[in-house]
Amino acid sequence: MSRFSCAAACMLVMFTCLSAVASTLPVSSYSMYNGGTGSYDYRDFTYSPCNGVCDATSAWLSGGTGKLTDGVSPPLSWYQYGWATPWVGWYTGYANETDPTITFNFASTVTVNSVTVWVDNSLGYGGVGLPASVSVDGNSFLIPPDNTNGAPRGYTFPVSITGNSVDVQFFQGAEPWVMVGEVSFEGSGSAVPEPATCALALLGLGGIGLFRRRR
Ligand SMILES: [Ca+2]
Repeated sequence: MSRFSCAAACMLVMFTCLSAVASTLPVSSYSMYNGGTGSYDYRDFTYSPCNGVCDATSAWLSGGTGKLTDGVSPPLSWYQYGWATPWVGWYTGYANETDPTITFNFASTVTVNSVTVWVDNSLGYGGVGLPASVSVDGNSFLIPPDNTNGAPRGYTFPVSITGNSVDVQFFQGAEPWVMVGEVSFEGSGSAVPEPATCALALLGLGGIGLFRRRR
């Protein structure tokens, strides 16, 4: 191995190992029961492929993505957008909308280290409040009620999950509506080596360097 190609290989391994540390994991699709409407539209109307159900209340959505993974965490509360809101809202008065579960799918096996959910509060205005808790693949995280700050906000939950899908369930709190604007996952994918593999590769490259120097 020439000096140049050895250095290039080292750089490549280092880069790959560093990029394996943590990154936002792309969601390939998610499935769930659609949200509903009230004063405005809280259904996942940007969900694609729509198959005719992205604007149908409580309809089963699968095989696509929409508002929940479009990278937009709505800075304003649900009532500040007019009819076409960037929020997905579920109401306990609609079928299949109590404590909604969303299954997020990844293109390959991933290791998830944290999940961030973006939710609205609005202090009970319009029946919208924070979820009481969020469950991530059975790991339950309580969200304390906040009766003073009505702004949307994100919560990041630490988890340790390896697989190609993750269930996130929102439990309505004191209010019948829960509004979710974005869900994101941090972790590493199986396409990049595990840290142990990186260490072995670096050791191997170090060995090559040592061998070359001794010759
Ligand atoms: Ca969004």
